[in-house]
Amino acid sequence: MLNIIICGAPGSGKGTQSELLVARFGLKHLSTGDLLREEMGKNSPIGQEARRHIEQGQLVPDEMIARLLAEAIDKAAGEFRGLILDGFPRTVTQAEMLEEMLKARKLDIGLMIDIDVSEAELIDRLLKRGESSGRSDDNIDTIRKRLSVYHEKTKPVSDFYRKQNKYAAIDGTGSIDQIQGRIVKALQEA
Ligand code: B4P
Repeated sequence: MLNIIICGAPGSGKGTQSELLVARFGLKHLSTGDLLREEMGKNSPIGQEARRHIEQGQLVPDEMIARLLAEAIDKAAGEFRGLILDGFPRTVTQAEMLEEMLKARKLDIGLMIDIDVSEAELIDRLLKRGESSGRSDDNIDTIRKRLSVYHEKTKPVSDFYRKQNKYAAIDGTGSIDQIQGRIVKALQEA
């Protein structure tokens, strides 16, 4: 079973590339950003707490997002040939929690794909998305905060998987198809 993590700064194309991988390999796509937006849409207690963090460009608490993800994995049990975890783990603590979560379910990670895009291009993409997405976190102040949180808390997660030889850095600039080609090549070589 192919289980992969797709990681990168906000706007790096995680969601875009995950959808293409789902179509190609029949994987189950679990985006923690989507799970949180679903809760916010329902205005559930989790959604209300998530909104407070997301609108400040901050990450939601590790325990909260880990619980939400575990529930989503269990809900999908039996219906997937593999998982794409999009946007999780975003901290080293989450990476440690994921190890335990997967071990308990007799699953493991095959590869972490880390999509690399320059800061100027990330800001440009997110501002463009903000024109139509209606996402309250796609404005310049929140984008800058999200990028700084990414460098401080998420970038170190790469080392966690690099040490396990489960890491591939992908150039995330170019056309969506070109980037997909690079990801597929990395998966074939893993
Ligand atoms: P996410 O939903 O993961 O937000 P994101 O990082 O902005 O999305 P993504 O990076 O997938 O966007 P995409 O590249 O597809 O998370 C939202 C928030 O939820 C986080 O900030 C955090 O607060 C919270 N959260 C989520 N997970 C968490 C966790 N594990 N722990 C704690 N908190 C968590 O798309 C970007 C844009 O670029 C699109 O408009 C797309 O069309 C465009 N694009 C894509 N590829 C392109 C290309 N090659 N060229 C040009 N444009 C491209």
